[in-house]
Amino acid sequence: MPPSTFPRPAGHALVEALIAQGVHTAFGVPGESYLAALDGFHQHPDRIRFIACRQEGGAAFMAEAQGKLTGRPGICFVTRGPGAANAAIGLHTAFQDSTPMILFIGQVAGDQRDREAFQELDYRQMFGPGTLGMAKWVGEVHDADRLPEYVARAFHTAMQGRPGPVVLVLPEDMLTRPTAAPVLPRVEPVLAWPAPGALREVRSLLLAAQRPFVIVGGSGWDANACEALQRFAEGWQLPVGCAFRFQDLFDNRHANYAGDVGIGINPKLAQRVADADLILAIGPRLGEMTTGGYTLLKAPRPAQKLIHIHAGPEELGRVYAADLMLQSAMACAAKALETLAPPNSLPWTAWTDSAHADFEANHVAPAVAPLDMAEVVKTIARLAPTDSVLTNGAGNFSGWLHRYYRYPALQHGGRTQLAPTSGAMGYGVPAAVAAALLYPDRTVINIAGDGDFLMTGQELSTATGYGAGSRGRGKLIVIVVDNGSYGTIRMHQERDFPGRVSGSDLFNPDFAALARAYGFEAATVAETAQFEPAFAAALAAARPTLLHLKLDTDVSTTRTSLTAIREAARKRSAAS
Ligand SMILES: Cc1ncc(C[n+]2csc(CCOP(=O)(O)OP(=O)(O)O)c2C)c(N)n1
Ligand SMILES: [Mg+2]
Repeated sequence: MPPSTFPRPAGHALVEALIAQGVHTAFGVPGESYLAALDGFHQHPDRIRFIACRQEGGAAFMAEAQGKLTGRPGICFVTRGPGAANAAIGLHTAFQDSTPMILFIGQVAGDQRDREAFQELDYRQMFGPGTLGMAKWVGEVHDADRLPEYVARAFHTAMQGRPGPVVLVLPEDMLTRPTAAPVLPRVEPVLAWPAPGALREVRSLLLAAQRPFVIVGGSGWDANACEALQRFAEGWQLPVGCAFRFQDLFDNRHANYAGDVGIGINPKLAQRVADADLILAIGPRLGEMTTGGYTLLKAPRPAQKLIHIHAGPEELGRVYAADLMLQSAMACAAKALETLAPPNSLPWTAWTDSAHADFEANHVAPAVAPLDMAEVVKTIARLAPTDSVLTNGAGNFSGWLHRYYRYPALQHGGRTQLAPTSGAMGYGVPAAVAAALLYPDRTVINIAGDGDFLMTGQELSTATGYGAGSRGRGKLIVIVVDNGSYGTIRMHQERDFPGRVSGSDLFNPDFAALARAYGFEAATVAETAQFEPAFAAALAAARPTLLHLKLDTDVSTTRTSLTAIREAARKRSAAS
């Protein structure tokens, strides 16, 4: 697009700027506060589309998923206070997950500011910024001529260092003002390479280790970096675990793969992390979920030696006093690590082999009747195309996916796991819709809990409205695991207050009928044997499909039941 110099409303200049950044899809819920920007979308129907969602939480989750999938900021537009308040969950997820994202918020006109005008809010107060905030930066554009500068900064800030969300506030009178401001070129993030001296220290620490263990995670990875990481792991014969909900950074079928270091961790893997004498953490934040509540790696000084590589300097030394800290973008760190020459023989090859053997053994579990969720996920893994995108929100149902699905390493098609490290319920449906819209030829499968699903399930209508899962070779499949319960909370209740069920029952609609009302195909599955034909039909269907799985409430996690949890809790209290 040639740089514009003729005056046009700033709202149009904003959409031109997004097109110049390579944005072809924006998500949002419209508002009267940004009509001039909406009109900008109308100017370029062949270059950019505005996906109108049913609730801002869904729109913000879709933008977050777009950021995860593409590595460039996902774009969301919402209106003033009510829209911004609804969108907060997506912003928080982008912050915790280190996902590049830009939330544009319509704002009251400049001459009404600070009067608590209709729906007015102070977004700088509301969203941070800070290291515990919801945004890396909150900017408010008052001068239409400076809009391109703000947009460029928003893209840089969202992608550089530790990626994350940015908020740009757009006063309504600014958006209608004419400006001849030029369109700035596409922003490429500036990426930090690890210092050569620090790399030599990595090598020395590796050479001194007997039982090293790699934990890979965080954002900023691309296919080349994942390949380089694999070559590094192969050269040094290192066991590799993936941090919580970053399971697609290392090929789960690779002989060096040890499993996911997250919620419901394989106990043998937890023991291995504890037994390691060197942890090489490449990219993860080392948050509560990856460190087993700061116990696998004891905060602030772990028992193991620790090398922590992260893109954001504010993350290094935040919790852990690591032996070595390197600031580097993941795209650079992996390529630098693979240049480290391994010695001729390594003392830990048996340790690495047994790490993978433990991972394989963790795939075997006793059968559960009448519906075996392990078999359900294994069937998905067997039948779904390898580049399928799997999405989920929060709840115990996700445990089967984490344990039994085998993610390939991130490839040129992008990420295959879209799951909130923020633990936000409701993420999976919008993330799946966004993925299906962005990649019409890739199959997208959402696994949702019954609680999780209905937080954002109305976005099924966004899917059918915009043709997600029906415009290419890819399918869109939503699998609702209906146990009639906020099961995770029930599990905690049975553990801490056995038999005292409070506020955790769910009263559900007929999910298959609901899905049909949205234009989905649908089927109900109550027994293991019914799943494979239903899933195969979904993979062959012309329209998106919802599968309603009926799971006994007592089936609590991949490892235990509510009955067993309750009995153990009663025994504990009787003994004390
Ligand atoms: C937005 C949001 N609200 C509340 C919670 C707390 N929470 C975590 S899991 C869970 C229950 C999830 O229920 P469901 O989706 O049915 O999954 P299940 O645990 O039954 O498999 C709740 C309420 C959360 N993580 N996110
Ligand atoms: Mg449930």
